[in-house]
Amino acid sequence: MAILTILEFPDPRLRTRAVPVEVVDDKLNALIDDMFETMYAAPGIGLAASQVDVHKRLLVADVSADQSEPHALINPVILEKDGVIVTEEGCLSVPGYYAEVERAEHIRLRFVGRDGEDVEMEASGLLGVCFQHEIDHLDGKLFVDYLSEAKRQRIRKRLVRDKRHQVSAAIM
Ligand code: GNR
Ligand code: NI
Repeated sequence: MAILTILEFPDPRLRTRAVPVEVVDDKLNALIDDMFETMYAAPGIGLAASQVDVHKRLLVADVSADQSEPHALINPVILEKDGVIVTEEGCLSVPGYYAEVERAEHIRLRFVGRDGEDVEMEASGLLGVCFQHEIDHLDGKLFVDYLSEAKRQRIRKRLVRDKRHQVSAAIM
């Protein structure tokens, strides 16, 4: 098991469109375990493979308070969306920033599970929002893309400035 490094906005690698997973094997399952460990340690409620620089269509999520509801979704596809929900979203790749984003309130989706099985499921509320946020990552999209250009640029500039300070602190 290992904690993986999470890419941060505006890293261009976060804009990569992930490709479908072709085989679900032990190596993929080891990556899924590392993604859960990384997500729980962060802590976060979801993590897309894109965020750890693996550009495959794979995500993990757990919105429970006690790490009791882990979900691993391979090649997820949203089949249906219903209703509107506005949530204050954050992102491990945009640390320290939160903003309201409009998403579908209910979704039905299809994916492959970690044993290679086909699954169909419905998700509502925070879990559904999380899945939509993670699937956006797989398409190279971030929650800041739903904000105005001005807000996104302000966040980008501050994160780049913070990163410079982190680098100079590290070499002192
Ligand atoms: O930890 C996270 N919290 C969160 C809150 C509201 C909507 C979406 C999320 S996902 C985020 C973790 C993350 O960045 N996943 O990509
Ligand atoms: Ni995110």
